[in-house]
Amino acid sequence: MITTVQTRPIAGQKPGTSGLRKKTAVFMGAHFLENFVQAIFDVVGAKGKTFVLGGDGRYFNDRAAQVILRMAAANGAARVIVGQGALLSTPAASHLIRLNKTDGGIILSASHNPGGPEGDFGVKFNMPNGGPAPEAVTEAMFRRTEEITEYRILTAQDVDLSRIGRQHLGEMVVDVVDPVADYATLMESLFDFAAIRTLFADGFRMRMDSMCAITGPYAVEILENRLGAAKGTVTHATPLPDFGGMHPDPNPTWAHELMEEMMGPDAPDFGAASDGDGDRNMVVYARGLAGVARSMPTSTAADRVAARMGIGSFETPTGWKFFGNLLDAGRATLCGEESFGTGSDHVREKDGLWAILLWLNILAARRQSVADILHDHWQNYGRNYYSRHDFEALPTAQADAMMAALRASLPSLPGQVLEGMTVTAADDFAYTDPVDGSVSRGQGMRVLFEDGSRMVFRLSGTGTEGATLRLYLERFAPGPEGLDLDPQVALAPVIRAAHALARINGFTGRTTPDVVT
Ligand code: VG1
Ligand code: CO
Repeated sequence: MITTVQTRPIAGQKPGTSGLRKKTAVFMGAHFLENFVQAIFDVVGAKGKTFVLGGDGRYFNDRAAQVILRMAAANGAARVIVGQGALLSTPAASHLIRLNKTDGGIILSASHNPGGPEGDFGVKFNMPNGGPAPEAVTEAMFRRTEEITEYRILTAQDVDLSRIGRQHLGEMVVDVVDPVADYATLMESLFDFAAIRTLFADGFRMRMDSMCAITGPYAVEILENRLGAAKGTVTHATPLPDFGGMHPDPNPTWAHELMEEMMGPDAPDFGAASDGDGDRNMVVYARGLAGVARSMPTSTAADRVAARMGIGSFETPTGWKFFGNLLDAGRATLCGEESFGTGSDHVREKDGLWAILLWLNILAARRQSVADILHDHWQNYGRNYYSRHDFEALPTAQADAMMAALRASLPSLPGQVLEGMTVTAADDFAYTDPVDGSVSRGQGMRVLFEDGSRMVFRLSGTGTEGATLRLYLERFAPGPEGLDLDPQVALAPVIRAAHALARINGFTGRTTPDVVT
């Protein structure tokens, strides 16, 4: 039986950098999840369509999936492909959307945000190309949440998502699939598994810390079972509803257990970690690279390589949705963000395990250490010292006032000398998509210096508590001198200039960041 439930708009259902993210308790509140899901179906249409569904296994993932299935059935969807246990990493969901030529997918994840009843939850919609919905679509969903008056849901028992195979929910087909198998096969088609197997057989040791989030099952199957890495290579390999209290953001602060092991006496040859939903984290491309793209705050090192290789390079706003058109149009092959997210045109999401396999493949082909490869790069191109400083949970009003004051000062900056460095340009970054011409404004303020140094100020679009200031810092050392400094030391003048310019302490009372990556 299909029930039409009367509801009313609920404030705050505005998707950010990567879907709609809120405290778990907010998502579990009366009608909240249902309103947003109905808004998705109202915008993209559900009748006769096929969708993919899965999430990163966090608290409420399983129950939210059952609600979405009942709503998909009530809205007339023909078929939903669900990962067993309602699990799917974000890149695996992107792949299933493309592989099965579906009409899109719903991914349940708040990625790096902690999980649990006191943590965060998130829902995002990916398009038929496998990539995150562009701003025009998420805006339409948001507008729909502001006018919604009813949603449709089937009255039915839970679907058994522990059992692989076909079931029915009302008229709708539910196909429960192995969340790992198709993705692992895709990776086998992209990388030289034989070479990587030989690398491990020759004694190469690695550590993969899945941080109790979604990549555990994927990493065990691919690294240990298919590539022959030692059993136990993958730690914290079982996804837990609260991520075992871990904070699955792959940076030195949160992946500290891995960092300690890598700096310790018995360090393995290679260490890796992934984030909550597995999207961060060579085939030296036989067919070559069409181009590369990076988000604006990301280090400009890749631009230097692209220029020398004579391939295109693109600078987009933060968030993977901005890479989709470039990938679809064949103008970019590799994309990356400073938040440890990289990927290629094999799916339409960033992909943590792909990035790890890419590195393993490079190491197997070059038979050099990561450190040697980095030093080679610095010798050839100079070194882009880079760091991000996060100031978390700032009162929103203080953060907004600081950003407004900074915005007002931008026109007066060119020509000024800060810490001995001359400002050449300062702007509030706006992006015109080179494929469809759409314009996105207000994507972060950047101040560029004559010597190639940069600072970028942005407020996070994934946080759920107050505002998070992300301060991105970059300084270029052309080499061959000064290539081996500690990044925070090398960046000290840029850091001082940023604090003075934005008056961070004056507006927020903060002098030191909460997280340094
Ligand atoms: C952060 C990162 C951004 C990333 C986004 C989603 O956004 O900075 O690079 O694309 O998270 O990643 P923000 O707006 O908080 O700076 V994930 O792995 O959470 O889907
Ligand atoms: Co993620």
